[in-house]
Amino acid sequence: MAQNGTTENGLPQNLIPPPLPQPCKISEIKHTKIFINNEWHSSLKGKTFPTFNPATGVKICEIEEADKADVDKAVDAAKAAGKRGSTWRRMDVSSRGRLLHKLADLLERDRCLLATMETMDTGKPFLQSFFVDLDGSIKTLRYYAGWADKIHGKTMPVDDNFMCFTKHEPVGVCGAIIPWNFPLLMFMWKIAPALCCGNTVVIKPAEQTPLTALYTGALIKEAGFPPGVVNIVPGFGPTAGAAIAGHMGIDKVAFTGSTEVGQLIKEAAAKSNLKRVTLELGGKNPCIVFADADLPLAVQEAQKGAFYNQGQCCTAASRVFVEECVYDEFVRLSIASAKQITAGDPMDPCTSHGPQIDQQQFDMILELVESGKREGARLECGGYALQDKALFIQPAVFSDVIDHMRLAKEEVFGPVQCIMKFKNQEEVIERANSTHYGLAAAVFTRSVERAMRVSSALEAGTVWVNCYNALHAQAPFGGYKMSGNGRELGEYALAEYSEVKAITIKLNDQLTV
Ligand code: NAD
Ligand code: NW8
Repeated sequence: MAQNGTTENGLPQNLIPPPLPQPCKISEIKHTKIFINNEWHSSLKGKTFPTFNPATGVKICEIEEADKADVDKAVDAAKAAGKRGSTWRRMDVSSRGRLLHKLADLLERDRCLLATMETMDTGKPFLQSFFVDLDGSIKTLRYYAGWADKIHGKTMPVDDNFMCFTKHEPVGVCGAIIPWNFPLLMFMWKIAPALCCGNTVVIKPAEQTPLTALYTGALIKEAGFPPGVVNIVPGFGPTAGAAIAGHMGIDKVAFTGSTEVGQLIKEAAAKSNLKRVTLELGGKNPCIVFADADLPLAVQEAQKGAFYNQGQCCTAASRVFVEECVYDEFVRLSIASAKQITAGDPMDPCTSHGPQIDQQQFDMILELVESGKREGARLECGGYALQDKALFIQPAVFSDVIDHMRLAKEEVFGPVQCIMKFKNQEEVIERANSTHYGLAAAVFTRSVERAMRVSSALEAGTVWVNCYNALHAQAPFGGYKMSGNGRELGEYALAEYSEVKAITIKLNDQLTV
């Protein structure tokens, strides 16, 4: 202590940064089975599948594999848990909120373990798991916990002889199918609004990343949710996933993943029982940088947008449009900054860039990088594999990307930034919108006028101004056009998990009362 109240480096004591969280030691994965009725079940067919650590290629453990028959069992449990007169349906609505808060408390208690497990299974840097995925998961739970006792209908004045009002009721059994890029966060985006509206859930984690979902099963039981309210069926898409999408006993399905599979889900829903469908699909998200922007800020945010989570985000900033007169400077700064990124062991708190999720994604990304070179874009840096065996790719910056190239049209889902040049506002809006996708977009400018005009003109469910990936539990998130149907998060998501019932009561003639 140098002086009273200050430390060696002169900082007041209350400004000493807290020590960084450290990954836990996980010696054994305890929860590897199918979670139905708050109990752990083996696969009915007796099958298992492995899950790997993408940073090392080492197998973590075997998971019981759910198939159609296991999904049937889970749906039966979910149906029974949500039927008229059940504990869950009779529970007072504030208690539903209390259970969601309790689950959030347990995530806080086990935050380090969950963040470590998420990093083992996805390869994302530990500090990102800890501060982004866990923070978002906890906030999502608490946000919807608060809604549980605030979901109400309306009274409609009709005429004197009727009383007419609405009630918001649960849809019933909600199926959910989620991807591997944010396994725990997507799990919460699905279950939190579903449960706060009183539904029951059958959820399938991605086959690459089942661990944190299954661990959460144990926490759901510990929190005190009645058996059958949440059921977790780890397995593959064409088997367990397809069984959910086409199930006659599931009333709604929420899917996050690729556009192709989204189309299959909607088709299966249509052909079975016309279950409600919400979809969060991909994007080819434009990030527009005007000459009047704070350029270093735009460079930094656009880069985070492109490379965050190893580029494996549906919101990835994969088309950066830069105004002509600052283009060269923007490219120069982006290259310098991208070269600073060093991929490494995701468990190391210093690492900001980890491996891709699996060999298939890794190969697809490198193939798209090759296509960019072939089609005449300029690979300024990165875009190559970092080690022989693992799945690390050095972040790539391409300049001189033209709209017709594959790089400018296809979702890469990897650390590849494509920089394009534009001349004026009208032109860039037109180009930004000329895609079937419409998930997110960003605008960098110091002009409020321009920010307002351009954000209105962009065909995307989310527009960020002078920031990127700024997601909040309060704000709706979802796609225009082929990026999806419906909204997650915010008050808007409640509508996706409720049926509205209109009740109309004929009143006796006033004279007879
Ligand atoms: P995917 O769409 O195949 O997988 C997402 C989920 O759907 C997984 O749980 C999977 O098991 C399940 N699924 C797969 N086939 C299914 C089927 N026929 N019926 C029901 N469920 C099925 O995504 P992927 O193969 O993991 O990745 C491929 C591409 O998808 C990526 O390159 C990327 O472009 C995109 N993707 C998007 C997101 C996103 O957040 N929007 C996330 C992951 C992947
Ligand atoms: C829900 C989500 C968040 C949150 C913060 C920071 C960076 C990236 C993401 C993110 C509640 C509160 C906070 C992110 C998450 C999911 C996708 C893309 C980006 N989410 N975040 Cl698909």
